[in-house]
Amino acid sequence: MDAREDRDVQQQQKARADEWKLEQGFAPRDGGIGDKDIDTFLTIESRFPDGKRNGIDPNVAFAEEKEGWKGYIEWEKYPEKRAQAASILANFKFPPPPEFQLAPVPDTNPVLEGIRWKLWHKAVGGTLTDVPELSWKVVLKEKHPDMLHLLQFPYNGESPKRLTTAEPITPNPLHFVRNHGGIPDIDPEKYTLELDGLVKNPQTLTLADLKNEELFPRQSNLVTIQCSGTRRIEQISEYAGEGDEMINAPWAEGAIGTAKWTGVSLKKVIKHCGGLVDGAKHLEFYGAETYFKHNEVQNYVVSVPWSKVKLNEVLLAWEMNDEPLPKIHGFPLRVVVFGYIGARSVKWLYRIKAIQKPSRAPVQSKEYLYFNGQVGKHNQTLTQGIQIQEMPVSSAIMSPWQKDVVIHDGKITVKGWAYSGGGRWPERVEVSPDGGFLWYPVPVDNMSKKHKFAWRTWEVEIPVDAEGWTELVCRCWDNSLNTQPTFVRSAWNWGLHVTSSCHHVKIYSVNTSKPLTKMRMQEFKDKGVPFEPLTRPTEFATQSMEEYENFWATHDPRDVDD
Ligand SMILES: Nc1nc2c(c(=O)[nH]1)N[C@H]1C(S)=C(S)[C@@H](COP(=O)(O)O)O[C@H]1N2
Ligand SMILES: [Mo]
Repeated sequence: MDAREDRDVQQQQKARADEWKLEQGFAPRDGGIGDKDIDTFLTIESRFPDGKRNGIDPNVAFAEEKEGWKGYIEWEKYPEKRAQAASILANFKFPPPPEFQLAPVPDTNPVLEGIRWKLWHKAVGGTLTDVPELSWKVVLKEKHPDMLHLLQFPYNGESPKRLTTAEPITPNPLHFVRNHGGIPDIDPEKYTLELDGLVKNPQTLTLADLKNEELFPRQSNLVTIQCSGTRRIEQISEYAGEGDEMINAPWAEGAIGTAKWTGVSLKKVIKHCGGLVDGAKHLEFYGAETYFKHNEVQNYVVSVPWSKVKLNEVLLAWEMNDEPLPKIHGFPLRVVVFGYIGARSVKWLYRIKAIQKPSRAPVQSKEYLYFNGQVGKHNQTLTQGIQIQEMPVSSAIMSPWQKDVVIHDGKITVKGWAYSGGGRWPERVEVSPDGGFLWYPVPVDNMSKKHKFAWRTWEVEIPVDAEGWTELVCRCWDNSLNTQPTFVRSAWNWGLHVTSSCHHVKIYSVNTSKPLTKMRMQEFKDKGVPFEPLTRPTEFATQSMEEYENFWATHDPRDVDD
């Protein structure tokens, strides 16, 4: 066989039905196991018919930690209990996280189910057994019926675009949710907060203590919480990145929300404990749910520096927009860290420990790291990543949408949000009608009120000269004159965090300020023919044959002889 024939044979062997789509990048490349293909998983019942696992009775070993704390197991204080759970998990082969980066994102709602996490809870058992079902019930009860459920369990959801910026303060049912585990159900009467570690006088406080205004002054702040995954879908559409144990959900522009939070400043609570022992520099927050990583069970733990707490910028909150904190947002008590990445605002808070160094817990030290663009699966070390704390300036266009056909008379109304972390605020928002060459500022009167720690929603009418495809782009300048990188590629990173680049929205512009366009649109109307879909050939001509002949009669022909 000569080389040519050999190649033909090889090509035939690897030909597959979707070869063309594969070459064009439209088909999944080894999309891997889907969320629903779990035939490799051995059911818990068949493996452990007596309900016990490795001789361990989960209803005893993993019972509710405290009466009235459904779904809470204390792992951090009991390494032996953690070892028991790890030994049980080692018996099972769990399905991998679903592939949705190199394969199409499913068009279902919930988009992803989270079978792996559901099974982890079932495998450990005890008080965790029914947490996935109970958590979903909380979602259906507390969230708006139109939420986009990106991940059913652990629940991750964002509001639809038309509702995200409808009001400058996000109504509670529309505030996005990012969970790493189930939703614990804690009886407020039985609730206590433990303060220990390097505080001078360790204390255990009840909710009544915290609400006692003789002990602690009450504080309310309007604060935007932004997940570092906001607008992640733009990074995913460029290049695939980290597929962590906890799915990096395919967020659009809605993983951000603004609420009036009420509670007490953590600084005052630390003062109540006599302050910190010398050398204490960080406060570690413990969330009550169970967090799984690499077959290990833990609680959700992160930390913030004492210097941040000292500014009264860390709130322990029990109210959200003048309503009791919803269960899904951390009832009965959560942390709200102003201007930081959402991950530090711990929900279902049960313990605060003063420590010397930033927390070594995985969420703090192994996740939410921001890498250089050339660092990836093969060469990433944890210490190369910047631990994300203050969020950078960012913004998004919420209307029109990507690939919308916009019929206008030379001006288009654009709406969106803008936010900057670290106590900086949006000072100016600019919108470009032509991919980022001309920039029109949003009039200050068209931006919502300025706050130190909250976003601003905005609306602007800008001139658009384009016919056909163009790109609307927005960017924000904060009060320190920081602005945004131009393209997703400029700040793409392996962890797919912090998509702070300018937001580009492709629209098809039909500009009726141009006489010919206006006439043509009238024709569509008169004939009752819909303009969309754009790609469908039009049944009536743009020019009559008479007009065509008239043109050639008065102009040079197509080809000249001399
Ligand atoms: N206990 C606990 N706290 C948590 C989380 C979590 O999974 N568990 N997720 C964090 C992350 S990553 C974000 S972005 C915010 C989201 O807050 P929200 O769900 O109230 O919008 O909560 C943070 N606090
Ligand atoms: Mo987050």
